[in-house]
Amino acid sequence: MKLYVIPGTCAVVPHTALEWTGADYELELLDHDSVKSEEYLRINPQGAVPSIVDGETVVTQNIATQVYIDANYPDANIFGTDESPDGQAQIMHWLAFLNADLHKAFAPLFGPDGFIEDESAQEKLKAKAQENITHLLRLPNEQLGKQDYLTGTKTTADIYLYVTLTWAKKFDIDLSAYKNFDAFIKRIEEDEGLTAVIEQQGLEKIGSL
Ligand SMILES: N[C@@H](CCC(=O)N[C@@H](CS)C(=O)NCC(=O)O)C(=O)O
Repeated sequence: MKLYVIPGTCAVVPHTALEWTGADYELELLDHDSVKSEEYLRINPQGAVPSIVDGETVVTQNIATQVYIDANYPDANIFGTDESPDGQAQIMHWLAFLNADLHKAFAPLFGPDGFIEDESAQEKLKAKAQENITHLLRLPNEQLGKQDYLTGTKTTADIYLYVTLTWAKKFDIDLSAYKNFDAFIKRIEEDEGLTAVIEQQGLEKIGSL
């Protein structure tokens, strides 16, 4: 199995999941140019990471890559161990929130010119995006006030939340009102799989917000 990533992106999530499986896999590090190359567009026509190529199988979209890893390595429990309907709904709830709502909310910060050309309008857009992200992050902060991990036990949803917190730090989003994230960051950065990924992708642990 080969995983394509750009360091520091949402591809940290399936990458950590693969580390948790203990399986052999190949890693290809891309950058913002090579992700748009003709060669890579044949794998992922959206020019985005993550992608998995496994023999004839090509899997794109972050959640789909996680589902593929989970289906191949069920013993790694990347979605946790609660197989009850409620347990499965909870993990999917958080992954959907993280991928479809929170991740998306960062798009105007990463590429404001993709939304609007006028530079002063871009500043307003970025301010609005920061407000939106702050509002969304109240939900995981509340959840982490009740338990150490989003669903109770450590899953890929926690890694996804961690990635978005590294982005929030990068964009200087003021999250000082949220008291549960610093302890969460310390806890998750102790994970061996995530630590290996941080090293392989040439990243640094953030320690706190
Ligand atoms: N909906 C897609 C979104 C993937 C996505 O936004 N990937 C970003 C990184 S987080 C990307 O590859 N952007 C291209 C770039 O940074 O040049 C998914 O869930 O996989």
